[in-house]
Amino acid sequence: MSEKLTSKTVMELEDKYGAHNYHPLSVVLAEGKGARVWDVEGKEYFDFLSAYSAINQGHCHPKIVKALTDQAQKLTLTSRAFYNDSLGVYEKYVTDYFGYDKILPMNSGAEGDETALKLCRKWAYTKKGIPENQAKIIVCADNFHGRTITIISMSTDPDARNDFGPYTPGFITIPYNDIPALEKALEDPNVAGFLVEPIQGEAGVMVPAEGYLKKAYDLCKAKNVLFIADEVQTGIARTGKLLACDHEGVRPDVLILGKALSGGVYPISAVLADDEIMLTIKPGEHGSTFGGNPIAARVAIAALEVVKEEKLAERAEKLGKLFRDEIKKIPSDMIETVRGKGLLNAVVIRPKGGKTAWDVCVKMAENGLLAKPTHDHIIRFAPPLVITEEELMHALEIIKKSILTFE
Ligand code: IF1
Repeated sequence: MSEKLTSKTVMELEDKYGAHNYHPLSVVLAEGKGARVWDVEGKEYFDFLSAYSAINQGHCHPKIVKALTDQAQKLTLTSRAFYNDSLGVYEKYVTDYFGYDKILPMNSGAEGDETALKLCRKWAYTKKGIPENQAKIIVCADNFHGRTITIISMSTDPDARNDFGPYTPGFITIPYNDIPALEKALEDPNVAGFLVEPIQGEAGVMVPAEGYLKKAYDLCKAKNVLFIADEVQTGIARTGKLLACDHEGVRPDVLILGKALSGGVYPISAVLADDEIMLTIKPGEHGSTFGGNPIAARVAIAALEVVKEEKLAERAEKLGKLFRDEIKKIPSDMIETVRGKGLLNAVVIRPKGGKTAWDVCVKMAENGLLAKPTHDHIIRFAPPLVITEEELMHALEIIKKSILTFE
């Protein structure tokens, strides 16, 4: 396997030997640095997907990679059957950082969400006094929380759900960004939690009305219901604040983090909560072989340090405004609207002459910028937060040039 692989051979290998659960753009990446990636033929691209916001700190951030390789040579995994000399250090660091009593470390975002759901149910029975097996959790239509059976049971997306039943019961679905619907759902005394994305990512970067999160939080408080925020995609500086909930001064009762918690070098997720909630789960009642392993602990500390040291939230806030302003200046009626917060943005594409968001993405890739369409007509633009203003302006030129080829 020493000969250099071409894009074509790699794509054929994936097609032949891999499950067909994705439909990637025809680009085979081999290297990354900061906001840029290179394919196996050496062509350079701006990465405007950032591995779905896992790469907020940029590709191969030297400090995070060093934390990974240093720890990998010392101790990689002990299981939680024993203590390791990194986990406690990380637990103190991360709880101070986000202001919670406790963390429960997991690996993927989906596991973080699953953990939060279990925690909410446990709290419902042992603290709130909901009768056995009656707890309900309110979720929003068009949510995306991952791929497990329980999580897809909460989904309203046919692709995510269909033919994967039977589904896990115990969820009430209400429309997103709908306070009266939440108020009504909260009338059920068996409701234990409200799980929400502060901005719905997969749904197409749906930003709720200003004040929605705060009102929702206050309504939950009044009914002794846990406000559970899935910040797997929106958290860690992506939207211009450390957490998207910070825009409204909301402190979730249960906070779920993933993706950029590792800077994209390792699968790391976390659930944060205070003692009253977190200590309802007792030894043996939940866990994971890899959760909280020494590499994850060291990598997450480094990834969070980078966010502060490089002022990534401030950068996202400033560059996000610039991005939206510049997109609005592009003279094309294919651009229906641009929306987002910080560097989590979406452009809604009005198809023209049979050309759709997919065609725009193919054209942008040709011109050296990678982004992916969602729901046919929406393109998500989420570059690494370390992108410089100069790089962003260059990227905007590519976006503009690509869209204008269809005029
Ligand atoms: C895929 C989207 C992004 C998430 C939120 C939990 C998870 C995710 C808010 C689960 C994961 C991913 C996974 C990826 C596509 C992707 C995605 F397009 F589907 F919506 F990011 F924009 N909560 N999001 O967004 O985290 O278990 O994957 O670590 O293809 O499933 P995970």
